[in-house]
Amino acid sequence: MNNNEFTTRLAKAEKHYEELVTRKNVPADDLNGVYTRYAYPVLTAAHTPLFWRYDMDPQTNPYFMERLGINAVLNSGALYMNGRYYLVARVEGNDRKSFFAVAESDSPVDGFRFRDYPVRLPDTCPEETNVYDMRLTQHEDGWIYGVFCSESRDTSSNDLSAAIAQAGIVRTKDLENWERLPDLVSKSPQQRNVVLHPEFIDGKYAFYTRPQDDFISTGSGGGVCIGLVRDITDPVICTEETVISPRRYHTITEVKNGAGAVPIKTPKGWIHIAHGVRNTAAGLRYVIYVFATALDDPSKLIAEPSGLFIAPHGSERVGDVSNVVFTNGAVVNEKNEVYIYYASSDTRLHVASTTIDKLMDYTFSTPSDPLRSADCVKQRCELIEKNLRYMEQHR
Ligand code: BGC
Ligand code: BMA
Repeated sequence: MNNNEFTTRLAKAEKHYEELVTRKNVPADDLNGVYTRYAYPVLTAAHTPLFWRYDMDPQTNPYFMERLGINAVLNSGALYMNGRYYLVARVEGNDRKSFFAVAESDSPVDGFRFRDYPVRLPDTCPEETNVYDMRLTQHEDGWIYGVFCSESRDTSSNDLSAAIAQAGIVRTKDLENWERLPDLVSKSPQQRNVVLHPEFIDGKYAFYTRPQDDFISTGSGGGVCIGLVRDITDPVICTEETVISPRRYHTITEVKNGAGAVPIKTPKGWIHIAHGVRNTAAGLRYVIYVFATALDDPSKLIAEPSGLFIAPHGSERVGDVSNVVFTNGAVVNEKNEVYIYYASSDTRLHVASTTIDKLMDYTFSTPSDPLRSADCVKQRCELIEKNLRYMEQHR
């Protein structure tokens, strides 16, 4: 047995792991003034503990080989609680199955370490094959809810990739013990990207939904909707699912859109950080966008800043599913700083920071999309004209 190889490789892996998780993050570009990207991903496959992947016993693993590799760490729910930052990441094994795991840190931008064990989700449905993209809602009822996508094979089809997506629901007080509730019931045959609103609306639980006709295509689904539920332990949407953020022709939401982070309550309205998808010759392109709904009526759209908020840049553009940025978690701390956790290309998790004031300014002062080139030119010319006049007077 080559014990030497084991020892050398283990020492190297441990050193690399410690360097990675203790590396300080640094702000990168903030050219748009809206938010600051950070230079290093906050979570990657290499952030998962070595003892999740390797057999640590030289007797049974003489070459110190990975036995159960991790392929990616991505789309994470996020929570800020008692001065600590928590991420419930989507972790994907080399076997393509995802699961959830809690990583935590005192800093919003670095130092995240996974707990020893991943989340052991109550296994209530034998058909459920894959789970992913948990949104964490600190609800005013006192529970922390996790709403995630539960995927099963569509056995009514001969196509082996045909699947059914539903919204699974769990709740917890400590991110350690999870109680599974029944899946959300809505009129739509499929649901993905479902988010629970943090407050009661008319005494009911409110869900942001994304009705879709089949697994990939939203079909008749008109966009991000809201629907109410009377009893969270019997979660049936009892109202019409009304569209709050519609998909539109020739915009970043043309093919589909979906709720992302739990909406952020600001003095001017609920700010939603969502995703929009369009189709291209190179496949689907996912970007992040923002909209706002009214405080007194969260089903009323009150601001729709034009176009994308975050698009995949540079190395973010490449990964398992290239040309994708996706978010399902953002937090606000007591300093009113906002941290948006977004994954790139279904491979790694990044963070961008802004403040409530800046986010409001972006949301409510960015003009909305006039939807036609000619009108977009008019809109831009108005800005140019205003600027040239101002610059002439003030320079
Ligand atoms: C994948 C998700 C993806 C979805 C739709 C699922 O099987 O795990 O990452 O969003 O398919 O493409
Ligand atoms: C989706 C999401 C994500 C993923 C994205 C791009 O539909 O639910 O899991 O990031 O596709 O593959």
